Amino acid sequence: MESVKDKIVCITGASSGIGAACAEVFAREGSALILSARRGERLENVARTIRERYRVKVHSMCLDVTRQRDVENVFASLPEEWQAIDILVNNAGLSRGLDKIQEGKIQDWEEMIDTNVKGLLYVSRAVLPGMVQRNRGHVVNIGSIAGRQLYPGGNVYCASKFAVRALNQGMKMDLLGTQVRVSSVDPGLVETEFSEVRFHGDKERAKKVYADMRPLNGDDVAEAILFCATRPPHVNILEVVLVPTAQASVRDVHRTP
Ligand code: NDP
Ligand code: 8X3
Repeated sequence: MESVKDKIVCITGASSGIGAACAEVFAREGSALILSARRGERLENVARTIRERYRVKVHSMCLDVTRQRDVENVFASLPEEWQAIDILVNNAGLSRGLDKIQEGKIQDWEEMIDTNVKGLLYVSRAVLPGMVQRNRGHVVNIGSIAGRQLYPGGNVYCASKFAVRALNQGMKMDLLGTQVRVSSVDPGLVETEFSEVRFHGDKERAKKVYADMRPLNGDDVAEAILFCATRPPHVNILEVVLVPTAQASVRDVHRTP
């Protein structure tokens, strides 16, 4: 097992859910963290809690991954001690709506594609050259079982996660010959703010997604990410698919009212 102590771990979308759980899990292991998200106050709360609880170094930065110039500038102007990122967790992402494609809202589509696909690309483009130059590093892309199977109304969200899976494979091929590793961690239902965001703040509707079953939580996913990151340098976990025991596929969920 390879230690992640003192490694620099950069997590996008660290203000809630899986990203915040990753911050906690890597801090527990002694990593130094670069945390980013759009909501500055939420991000600061996560950063403060982690500094107090784990006494690790945390650099937090407000960043909207859809803004290419900002992404480029923020990574180019990282203080020197933070530049050599060892592990990048491409986690920032969202779903918007569950409309049939013929009724879909263009704005929702743009937001999903801009964040889940283009945002992931912008951040990777900013971080990967340094990893290649150092011949060291690991990119963990957060995909989804929605990147492997469709469900009604999933259309554009699923397409964006299919794209993440393709990009994960593409990254691995393009980085072949370097020591930079690439993994995709693809969860099923995880109870986070994900569904609340999907349903534009409708908490009741969001709650129903996880009703009468035990979903994964952010920690379950973060531990899978840590597993990928702690394999010996010659081992590259390419894909991890994890679902709740009560879920067999995107459409098969066992609920016990
Ligand atoms: P949350 O809504 O709890 O967290 C999403 C995170 O992404 C937030 O920190 C949010 O921060 C950030 N984010 C969203 N848009 C942007 C942006 N434009 N720029 C920067 N950060 C952004 O949901 P999850 O934790 O569940 O989602 C994390 C990832 O996991 C996503 O990629 C999602 O697709 C994936 N996933 C989730 C599953 C689930 O069932 N929950 C299952 C499979 C995959 P802020 O709003 O502050 O910017
Ligand atoms: C999130 C999982 O099935 O709600 O990626 O789309 S699902």
